[in-house]
Amino acid sequence: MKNNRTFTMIKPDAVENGYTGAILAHIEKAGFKIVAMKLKKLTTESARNFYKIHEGRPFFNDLINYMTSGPIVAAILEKENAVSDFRALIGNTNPQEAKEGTIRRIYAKSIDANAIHGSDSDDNALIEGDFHFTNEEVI
Ligand code: IDP
Ligand code: MG
Repeated sequence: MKNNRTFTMIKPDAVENGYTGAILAHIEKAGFKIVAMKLKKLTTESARNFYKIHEGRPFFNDLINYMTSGPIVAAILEKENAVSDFRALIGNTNPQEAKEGTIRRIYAKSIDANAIHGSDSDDNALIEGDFHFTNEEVI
């Protein structure tokens, strides 16, 4: 996954609130092509592994509880400058600080339940995509 692919998860709050379709439409309208996608429920073990980098931070246990509280939609997205363009599309981690029109501003209410994940680098996009998808599941 060079700089034309990124990894995303629509998080449990957004799936639970029925925003999956609207968020996918928002993503596609912004020019991203879906090249892999699945609905899944993370186990505690896989959520802890996925977010290992945050282990030890004060919000870690809450993050794991939240990310395992219901299904998520995992996807790999393709577009030029995918990682940075997608981070701009989703907005600041804290939806109250996210710009107007960003996915977090529209669909998230709080910093802990903030509707969507986006990889923060090309390297992590590759690692995170591989974490959730086999080669066969990626177009
Ligand atoms: P990001 O999702 O914008 O890249 P990160 O700093 O990588 O933000 O944090 C990962 C996730 O952990 C966030 O999306 C959010 O769900 C949660 N999180 C981050 N900071 C806080 C916090 O201060 N309180 C509660 N949850 C947080
Ligand atoms: Mg991050």
